[in-house]
Amino acid sequence: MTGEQITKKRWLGRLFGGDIPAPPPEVPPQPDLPPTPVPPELPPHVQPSPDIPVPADQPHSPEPPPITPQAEAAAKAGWLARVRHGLSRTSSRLSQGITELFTKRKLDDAALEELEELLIAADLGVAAAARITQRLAKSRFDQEVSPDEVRGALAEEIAELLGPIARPLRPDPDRKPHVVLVVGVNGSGKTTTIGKLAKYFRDQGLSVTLAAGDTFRAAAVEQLKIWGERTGCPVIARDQGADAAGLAFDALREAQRRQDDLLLIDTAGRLQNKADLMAELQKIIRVLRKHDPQAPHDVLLVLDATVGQNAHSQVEIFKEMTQVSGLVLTKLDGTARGGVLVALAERFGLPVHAIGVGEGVDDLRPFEAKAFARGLLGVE
Ligand SMILES: Nc1nc2c(ncn2[C@@H]2O[C@H](COP(=O)(O)OP(=O)(O)O)[C@@H](O)[C@H]2O)c(=O)[nH]1
Ligand SMILES: [Mg+2]
Repeated sequence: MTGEQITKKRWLGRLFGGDIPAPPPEVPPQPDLPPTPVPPELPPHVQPSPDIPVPADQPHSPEPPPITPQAEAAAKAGWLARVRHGLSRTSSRLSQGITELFTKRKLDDAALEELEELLIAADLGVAAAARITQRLAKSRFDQEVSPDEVRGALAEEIAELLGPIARPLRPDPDRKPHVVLVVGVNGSGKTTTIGKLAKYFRDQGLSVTLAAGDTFRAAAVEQLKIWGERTGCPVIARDQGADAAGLAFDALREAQRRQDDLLLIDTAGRLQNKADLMAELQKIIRVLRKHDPQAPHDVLLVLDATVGQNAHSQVEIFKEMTQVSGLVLTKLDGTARGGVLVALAERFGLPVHAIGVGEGVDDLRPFEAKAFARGLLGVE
């Protein structure tokens, strides 16, 4: 075996538990990663979905990071650069794998198979990995390809696959307010995402009200109030333990009275008790509809990308509870598993509105397929 082959085998061995002792991973293991119980390609009826293990309440920092001059400066750095930086853990892993696979190599069956495995290991999912490699084979089969060419071609294929689901959140100007219910498990980034969205839409001149519907924890209410102050948006809140549906009702009435453009409603995410959570979310929706039969106009599911494949089960569960209309993927900066977004797109076809690539107020922007795909592959 050549040195190069050994390196490759070791790398694949590390991913697939092969027989060559693996060197320590470059990325330190995430302490709070939940188990990955279900591969995404199982049909829904095989999913052990309802009671999948989910992280217990993750530590929360009630203080959102301040909007510092550095944050303002970083905002100017351009979205593409930020996405690339945020996705660097994912892209360095993928990119390294591609370099090892395609140095002086033809795109033959064996190479395609290894590439497919690499994409699966990067959480792109079996279906998307197969589709992408097949398309690549169509244009370049049996040709000698360089790692850069493969990265570029993959970025194009992925951008094409993601194009139809890249749909920014667009508040309907005829609705006063356009109501967005934000759901997801604890710690996924709901409250932070609401703060970032509030800033984004305020900057566009929209009037935005926030509703602190996670009444379960006092810290959650405080956290949203701080985001409200920082972004200049009123926050409708009640004491800890108050009825979330009652609060949502008040918030909608208040936002209607003010003729606001947008109402963002935070919710609790205690998936440990799925029945209670479902009842609570459904009650919120029922009560909102008393005021506005079409509300909520969007149900945004916030997913933490660091949970990798577990995100699939979360989509299943929340789709069962509410009519999820779109996704936001957060913490893409803290994981090497950014490929999960591609797998989710392939499997559910739900619009992805935005991605979170940091804790700062400007670390959330409309999702753009091409920028994301290039960031994922580390292509300039
Ligand atoms: N690195 C990073 N951290 C994030 C991102 N979004 C949220 N967080 C952090 O994740 C933690 C949980 O977020 P939070 O909004 O409280 O989650 P919630 O329980 O769903 O409301 C907080 O410490 C956030 O600052 C992101 O895009 N990147
Ligand atoms: Mg929260």
